[in-house]
Amino acid sequence: MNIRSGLSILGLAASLACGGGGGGGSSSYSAPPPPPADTVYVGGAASGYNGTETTAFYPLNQTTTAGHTITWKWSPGITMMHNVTSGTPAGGPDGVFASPSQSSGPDFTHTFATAGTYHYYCTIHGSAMTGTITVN
Ligand SMILES: [Cu+2]
Repeated sequence: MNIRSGLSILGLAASLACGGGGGGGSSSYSAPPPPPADTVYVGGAASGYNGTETTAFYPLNQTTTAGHTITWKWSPGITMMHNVTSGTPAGGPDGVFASPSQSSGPDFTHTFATAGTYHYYCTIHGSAMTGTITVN
């Protein structure tokens, strides 16, 4: 009886693990490790800062504390230009911060003094490349 319960719990865990994969189809895929605190990766993002080109920020939402500085790091090996611009693709830049468009470093930083949710995007890739910073 105890063994049967254990097995069905294992089965449930396995099906949950498979359900979250995003349809990649590869059983060997594993999510990249999260970036360090207060860091967002630009461009190689979804594949884990390993030089594989993607139009994404990683993580899509980074959480920090008021007074902290967020550092955006351009993933090594990418060739597409990206920027980090506060605002939304629909509303346009809101003037809080904006990086240059570049395909590699230097890092871009912004210090968030006030709690809130800050939307940003890449003006080159628009709605395909957005992110948020949640400041607590
Ligand atoms: Cu971009």
